[in-house]
Amino acid sequence: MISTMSDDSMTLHYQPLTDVQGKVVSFESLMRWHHQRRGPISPEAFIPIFENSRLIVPLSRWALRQACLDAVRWKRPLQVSVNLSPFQFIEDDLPELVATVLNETGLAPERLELEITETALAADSARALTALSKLTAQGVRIALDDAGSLFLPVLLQNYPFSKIKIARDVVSNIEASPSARSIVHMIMLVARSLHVVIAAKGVETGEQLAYLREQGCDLIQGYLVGRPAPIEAFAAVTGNTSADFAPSATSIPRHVEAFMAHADESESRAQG
Ligand code: G
Ligand code: MN
Repeated sequence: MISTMSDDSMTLHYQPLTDVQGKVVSFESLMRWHHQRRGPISPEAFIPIFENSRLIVPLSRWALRQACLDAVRWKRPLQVSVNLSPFQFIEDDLPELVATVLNETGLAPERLELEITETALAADSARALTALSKLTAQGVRIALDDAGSLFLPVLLQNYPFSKIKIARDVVSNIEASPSARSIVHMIMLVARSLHVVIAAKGVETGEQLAYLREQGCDLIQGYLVGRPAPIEAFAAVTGNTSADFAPSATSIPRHVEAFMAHADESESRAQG
């Protein structure tokens, strides 16, 4: 079946991170799969499918290149964050890939932040450390996504993170659970003593924002300050007009596209 961009496609949406005054300082790029029959599928549903088929690596390469191409067009030099897959640490030469993409797109390394989860460090922590050190030496920033585990002090001591992002399930329990508030408090103490920027994910209420601000959290991300949307929705923030955004020029690798077109067999898993 022939598919067109509008009825079966992968695109990047962007979600803002603001300071506690509400000023946007960066955008996280998030993949969106618009399936030709099933409509939009969220990353939570489709990432495992791509991981199982190992197509997550070429797909993530596409996302990195597209996000850098997008960001280089923004009139204001805001930071852009890209999520890395744990598989890229195993199968890709990340420092080389990132150097190539920065070189091809012309994005300043300081504007690129790569988000990784603890899982990415687990498989081969020595290899991950080498990769992260080389990336940091290139000027790229590294953020720890979904922080909330008790290993945080050890992780911050051993890896070159410049930012940590508090997990959404911790933030969403701030009002209801004293232990969630303790976790936030603990993360603040650890991160501040090591001069790491702290961002909170999934902030949805004014109460959560008030607590995070009182605790000294630097950055806020979540529906309260902005939902993920195509970058055109943020033209006033990036300083662009809709005409001067980058066209979605980079194409998805052929074999990834072919997989997407025949992914109905994975339907039950996608909905799970
Ligand atoms: O954990 P990760 O950053 O990959 O999560 C990104 C997903 O979380 C996106 O699909 C996005 O739509 C969703 N998301 C972003 N902000 C919020 C929020 O404030 N609340 C909830 N429930 N989901 C959010
Ligand atoms: Mn992320």
